[in-house]
Order: sequence, then structure tokens, then C-alpha cells
Amino acid sequence: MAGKRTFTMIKPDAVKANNIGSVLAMMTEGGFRVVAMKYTKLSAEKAGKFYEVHKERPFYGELVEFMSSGPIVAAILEKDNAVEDFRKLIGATNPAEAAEGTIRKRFAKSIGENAVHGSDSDENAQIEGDFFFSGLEKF
Ligand code: FUP
Repeated sequence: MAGKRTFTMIKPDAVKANNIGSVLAMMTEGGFRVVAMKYTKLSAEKAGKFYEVHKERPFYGELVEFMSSGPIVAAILEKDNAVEDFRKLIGATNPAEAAEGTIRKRFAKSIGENAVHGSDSDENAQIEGDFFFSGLEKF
């Protein structure tokens, strides 16, 4: 059965462009409830650990540099079929391929600076949520 929670980040590009409110509005209007949320900044070390699965990819260095370049909003969101429905709401990794009406279509600048993160599986949603939040920070 599909899980009810996913993990997201509003990435440094969207924060810098002052789009936190608009991005959150699209998430909540999309039917997602906030379980946990924080405004924080990743060190290069923490960003490197979060994206460790991509360590061998050519874009890893740039990705880590970008994700630690400014503050982000991290959140756990809840909805039935959360992971799949949230991936639909954010759109394709590359904004050039993202569908109309998606968050990345509206806010992403490029495949690297793509406004938001969304977990790709229930297992990763759990791991990523635990990376940022303790049990006492989830409601
Ligand atoms: P997504 O799950 O849509 O966030 O995409 P991936 O897990 O494939 O990639 C994670 C992040 O790596 C992306 F959000 C941006 C970065 N990336 C690049 O910079 N270049 C690429 O070609 C692919 C991904």
C-alpha cells in the first residue's frame, strides 16, 4: 500500500527568488498537510550526505554546492498516495520537460536549480524526513 507521507525541500533558488509562500500555497492547495517544517541551511557536508546516492554522478559537486548555497525550507507532507501525487505536483526534474501547472514548470530555472525536492519512494521519504526531523517535531 502506498504511504501517506513524503519529504520536500524548497531549494535555495526558490527561497532566493522569494517564492516560499507561493510554493507552499501550491503544496497545500494540492491537498498536502504539513506534518513538520523548518527553515534552515545545509552545510556542504550535510548536503553531500543527503545526496550521497548521487555521489558518482557528474553533477554531484554542483548539486552539493548549490544545495548549500543558501537557506532552504524542509518539510514532511501528508496526503493519501503522497510520494506519487507529490511527484506529479512538482513535475519533471528538468523544468523544460515539466507539465503545465506543476511547481517546477512555474518556478524552476534549470535541471540543477529546480525549485523543489520530492522523495522518490516511501522508503526514501522516511529516510529523508528522519534526516531533518525528530519525532517531537512531527505533528
Ligand atoms: P528528482 O528526483 O526529480 O529531484 O531528480 P534526481 O533524483 O534525478 O536528481 C536529484 C537532483 O540532482 C535534482 F533535483 C537536480 C540534480 N540533477 C542535476 O543537477 N543534473 C541532472 O542531470 C540530474 C539531476
